[in-house]
Amino acid sequence: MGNLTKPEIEQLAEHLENAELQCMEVIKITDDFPQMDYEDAFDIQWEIRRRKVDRGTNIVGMKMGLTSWAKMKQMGVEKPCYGFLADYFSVPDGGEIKHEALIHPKIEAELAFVTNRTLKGPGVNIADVLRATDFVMPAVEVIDSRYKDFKFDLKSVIADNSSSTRFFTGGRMASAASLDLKNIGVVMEINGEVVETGAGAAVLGHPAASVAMLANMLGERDEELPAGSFVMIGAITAAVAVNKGDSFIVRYQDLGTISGKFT
Ligand code: OOG
Ligand code: MG
Repeated sequence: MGNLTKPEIEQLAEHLENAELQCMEVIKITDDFPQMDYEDAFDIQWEIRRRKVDRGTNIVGMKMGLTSWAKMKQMGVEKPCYGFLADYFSVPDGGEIKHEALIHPKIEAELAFVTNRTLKGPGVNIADVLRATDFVMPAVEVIDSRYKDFKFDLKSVIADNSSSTRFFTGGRMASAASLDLKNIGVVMEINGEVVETGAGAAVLGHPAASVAMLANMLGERDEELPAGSFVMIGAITAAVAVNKGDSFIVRYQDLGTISGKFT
């Protein structure tokens, strides 16, 4: 329904986007706008997206968040959310990120689906997603909530583009049919030590269910997932905070590795 006015949506979008661009933490916005509802939260996210597109930024993909129990438990939030990926978020395999350019980054082991058909909800299911999948590949997301101490509620995090900030792609691509997507194992190492392990089914029971949920959530706004979309399914394990100087490598069963460094 929406309880905020258009000027309030615009003001909050500017506030949160400035926090991102200026690497400044803020308090969760529901503290000052307790009447904010889910539609308002998504309106703010879409207004941030519009601001970036207006400035010439390309949107290169979408991400789901809070799709595994590990993440929901870690963040105290019990429903998934989505966000958009902008062109400057993308980092290649083996790349470096300047730690001081971010507030308090954490890394997440994810998988990405690249589609070759339109998916539009409602009613999109796992089979629809598998039929529309060109290939699957590894991804590592870097999240950086703009909220102080990574403390938020679901509405505040949705408005903040679901903490999106950077993502690595790499490893090897494979067809969905060639992979055992539920059993696919991931091992995350930081500075040579194993810090998290998980399997694909941690994400909503099946990685493709996350892409289906995204199409269905977008459908609620009469938006669709166009052919050629790059979609990250959400962290398979809990997110891990990284410090300046840390190197990571995530090993994916049958899909190679992704590595990177925070300098
Ligand atoms: C919200 C974003 C979560 C994921 O993969 O679960 C997310 C957050 O935890 O800050 O990207
Ligand atoms: Mg994520």
